[in-house]
Amino acid sequence: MLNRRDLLKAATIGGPAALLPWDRTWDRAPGGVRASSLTLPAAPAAPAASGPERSTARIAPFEHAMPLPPVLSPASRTDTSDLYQLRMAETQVEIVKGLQTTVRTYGGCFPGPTIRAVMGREVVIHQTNDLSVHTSVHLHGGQVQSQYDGLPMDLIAPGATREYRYLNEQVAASLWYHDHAHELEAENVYRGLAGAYLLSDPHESGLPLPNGEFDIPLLIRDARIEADGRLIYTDPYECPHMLVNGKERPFFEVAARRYRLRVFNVSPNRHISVRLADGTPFHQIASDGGLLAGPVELNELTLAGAERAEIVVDFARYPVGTSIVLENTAALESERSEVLRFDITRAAEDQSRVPDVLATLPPIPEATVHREFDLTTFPDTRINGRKYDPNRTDVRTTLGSSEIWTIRNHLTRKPAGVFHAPHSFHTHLVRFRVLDRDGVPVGPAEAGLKDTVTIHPGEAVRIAMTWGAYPGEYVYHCHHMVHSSHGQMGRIDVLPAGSEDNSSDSSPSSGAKESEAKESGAKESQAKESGAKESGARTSGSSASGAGRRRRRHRFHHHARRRHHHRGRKHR
Ligand SMILES: [Cu+2]
Repeated sequence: MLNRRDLLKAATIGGPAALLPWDRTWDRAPGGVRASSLTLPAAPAAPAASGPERSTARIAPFEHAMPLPPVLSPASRTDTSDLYQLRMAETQVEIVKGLQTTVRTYGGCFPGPTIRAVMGREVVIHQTNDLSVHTSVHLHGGQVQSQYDGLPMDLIAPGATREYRYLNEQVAASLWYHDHAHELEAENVYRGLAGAYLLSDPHESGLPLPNGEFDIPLLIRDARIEADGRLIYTDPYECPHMLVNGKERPFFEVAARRYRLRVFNVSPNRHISVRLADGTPFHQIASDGGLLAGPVELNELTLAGAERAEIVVDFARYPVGTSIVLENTAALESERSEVLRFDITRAAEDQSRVPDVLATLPPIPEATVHREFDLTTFPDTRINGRKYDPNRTDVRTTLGSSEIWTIRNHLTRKPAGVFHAPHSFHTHLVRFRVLDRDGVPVGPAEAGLKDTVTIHPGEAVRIAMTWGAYPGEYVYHCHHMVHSSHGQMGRIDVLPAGSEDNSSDSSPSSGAKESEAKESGAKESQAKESGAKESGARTSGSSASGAGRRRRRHRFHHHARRRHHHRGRKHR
């Protein structure tokens, strides 16, 4: 495990070589739009981060009451779905007391409004982009059909609207929606494009956990605010402001009873490790993808960027009239450690409790396919040596395929004087299970449904998943968003069930090193090393059924059409 100093380093990109990605991202890119082979329209220049004359806004904790992001109301409802309208636009907000800061928002809110969804009931969101940059909206942790997944190239051009449909065919979980535009996601999220999406289901709603006003999302992230109020997009070790629900180090008045706190790390590139300052333990009840099998007692919670955990804290331990600070033990030495202060202001009745059994986790599937992913940082952030290319399929699989992925962080483990950092690995579409770290099985807090996992320097982490529930194009990537913006991402195509055959079309592709499991009796299959575009292969392969083939053709032609539109800058 990493000690505190490692986490401090983890929180930064530090080291001269590692500065390169940031440097290229913010310094030479007007409006954050970088030159790329995909040539997006340039946007108006953002205020440049200028070096020496920068002056950070003062950091004075506990001047703001912590707001709760408003829960978005549907514009209309049907028997089976709720329709929401959201407009992405810049607005000014007060993050640091007395300063106005321009941010990018969903619906004028920083962070975005909370969307509450129920399993089995569809959520439809019409997202209108009134920003000057391209956007794409991804529901993180959502099992979403490909065309609504918010892929990097499924962009919403400035002025355009796009519809997203979420079927919510998955168990209760604290999901979040955030920007995923090709090469722009890190800056778009940093500037505010993130919000909570809280999915419930009848089982979870029936548990005696704290609910209603005692069920609170905490969206935690870092930022750098200048003395004049400007939000500067820069390296996390230059981001001393720590925001909860959009305010710098707020206070929150609570009753002396249990609360369910949904902790989101929405920092684009920073680990956090939070604890109550007096070390009081709390119970973790859920991870990224939903409830744990049972509660896990902790006194410190570490989250990589994009990870979530739900905890139950019992403030009845504290006398009314006292306060307790939530602190970040992974704060840099130059930073304040306080994140949030809970003020216990009143007594309250409390019928809630934390049951010993929270959920029955699905069995971990027997894998028939193994793949390996090497995450590298130098000379740039890559997966298996490759930069993300939306036109290259890196992994091809089929619906229902159960797989084990071994993910390695190629940085050397703690060599003196050499920078090292963790990566955080995220897959779209599925929730996976973390099996082990360097062969050691993970503990109960990490053994539930996950969609993001930290890979420490030098470490190999194995995860297991079954590909479902929809065929189509998806991505997997490092969720240090600066890394993904720099191409530490791969494309996975999930083919319809019944597409398995021995033709080259469905053989493993080049991005992942794959081998068929010995126990399956299948022959060892070597990854193709050709970097050939697979666009031809997509439509020419044989499949077990004509219907499957037709569906696949249709889908890939659909994608090709969309790409054409992106390039023509006409996509809506
Ligand atoms: Cu990374």
